[in-house]
Amino acid sequence: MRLEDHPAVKKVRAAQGDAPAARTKLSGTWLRQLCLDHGADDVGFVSLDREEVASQAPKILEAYPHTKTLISLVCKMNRNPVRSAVRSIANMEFHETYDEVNAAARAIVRALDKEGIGAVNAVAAFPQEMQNFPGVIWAVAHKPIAEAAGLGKMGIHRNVIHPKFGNFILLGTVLIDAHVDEESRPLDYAPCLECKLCVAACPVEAIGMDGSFNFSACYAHNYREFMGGFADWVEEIADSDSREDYRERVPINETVSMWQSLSFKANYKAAYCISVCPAGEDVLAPFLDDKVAFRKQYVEPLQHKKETVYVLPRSDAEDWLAKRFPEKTPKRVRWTINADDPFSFMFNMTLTFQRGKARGLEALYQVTFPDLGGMTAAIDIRKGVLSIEFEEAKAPDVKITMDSERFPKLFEHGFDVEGALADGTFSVEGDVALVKKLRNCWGVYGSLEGELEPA
Ligand code: B12
Ligand code: SF4
Repeated sequence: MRLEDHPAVKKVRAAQGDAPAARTKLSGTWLRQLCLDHGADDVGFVSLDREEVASQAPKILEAYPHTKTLISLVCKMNRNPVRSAVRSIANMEFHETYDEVNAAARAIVRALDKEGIGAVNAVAAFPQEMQNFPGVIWAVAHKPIAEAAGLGKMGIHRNVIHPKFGNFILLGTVLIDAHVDEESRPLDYAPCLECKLCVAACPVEAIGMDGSFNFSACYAHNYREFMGGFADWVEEIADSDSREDYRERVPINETVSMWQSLSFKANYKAAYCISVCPAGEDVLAPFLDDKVAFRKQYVEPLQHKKETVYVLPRSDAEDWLAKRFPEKTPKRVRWTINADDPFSFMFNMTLTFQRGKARGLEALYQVTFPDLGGMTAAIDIRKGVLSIEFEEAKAPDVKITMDSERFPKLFEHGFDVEGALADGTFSVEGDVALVKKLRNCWGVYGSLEGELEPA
């Protein structure tokens, strides 16, 4: 049969005349109403050629090559469940709202499709591009798009705070193949009040007073039953000699908690930063009326909650817990994001840097890898901030020369600096004490067996 004679082809050809005319520019007013009618609580529009989203453009085009505009959308969470100290209640609110963002985005995609406009939901729920793990596993980073779309700004806790709904929102992005006659612009103020309640509530001090974020602290605790925490649990099983040994390592309540996460939906262990945030016009009044009462009602129950908190050994979180939250029980867990090359290892270093441990250290290190043709990296630590560049350091305080394969060992529990200098594992030009101080800014790698040497 000739293609043109196929019944399906004939139907499509006949219908082509009735198709809606392709629109070059959509009306922003019409598009906003369409999004609100399909479940979004607020929306904004950002052209793909805008500076704020330029770094994401290649990934966005990989997801949908026809993208011209990004629709940023938010759905509100119910505040009181998110604030509950009973975290299964808060978790349900997170999961249900993720589903709502995706349902709204899907419905928008379908409605636009009917109008002849190509659209893709870039997915609000947990990222799944696991072939890239531990690299970037998400297709689109919603926060910078929401900021560009004027839907809020990241607060000290790095979540986007909507001017009206506060941080009780989850975000989504729909990619469309059309231009819109209206561009949303960023807010000209930050809704964050800098009250630091998020800092006070976080059990693992992931949020710094200055807005810095300790990725490894949040990831080790809050995400114990996701990704890396799950991998660590499986490795515990593999390492166990017997049922008794396994039970020693993993109490029964942790085993069944893992099962509940696997069979229903993964259980966030905290998210307290979101629970306590008073910012946003709809949220603010009780905080303004009585700050002490607000703290008592929403912050203290989370601070006093008796619970297991997962920490990396010798991390800032471990110190913080002992000092601030004696009612909580720390449990040491391993860092499970493996790194097989110096680039990935150094990226890991940025995620696991312990700013508290680095207090008082101001030094520039140059690391040279002879096995990589003399490639160098400059590691700078200043005012609790780490920066790593793959370039020669200008006037370094210390020069370290070491094979790239051995470099991660320098940060492992039990590495003997003097012994390694004597046997030529590495060489140091400058003050060896500074090398020891460098190691102390991490202290999370390697086996957890036995006593850790003092920092
Ligand atoms: C990666 C990620 C995380 C990471 C890092 C958090 C962070 N601050 O970015 C972890 C796993 C720790 C995390 C935790 C949480 N997340 Co989250 N997360 C994401 C994700 C997938 C991408 C975030 C992103 O854009 N990062 C890049 C830049 C823009 O953010 P950044 O803050 O400058 O970058 C930090 C980290 O991302 C990290 N980083 C940067 N690049 C890379 C690359 C790699 C490979 C890795 C591993 C890390 C990393 O280093 C930076 C500094 O620490 C988005 C979903 C999405 N697809 O966008 C949700 C998202 C940001 N998360 C969200 C939520 C709700 C949470 C939690 C509250 C979860 C919970 N219920 O407990 C906590 C809050 C922690 C916090 N205070 O930030 C919401 C935030 C909603 C809002 N109002 O803003 C989002 C937008 C999901 C959604 N669809 O709504 N999350
Ligand atoms: S809790 Fe306070 S400091 Fe933290 S993000 Fe909200 S307003 Fe900002």
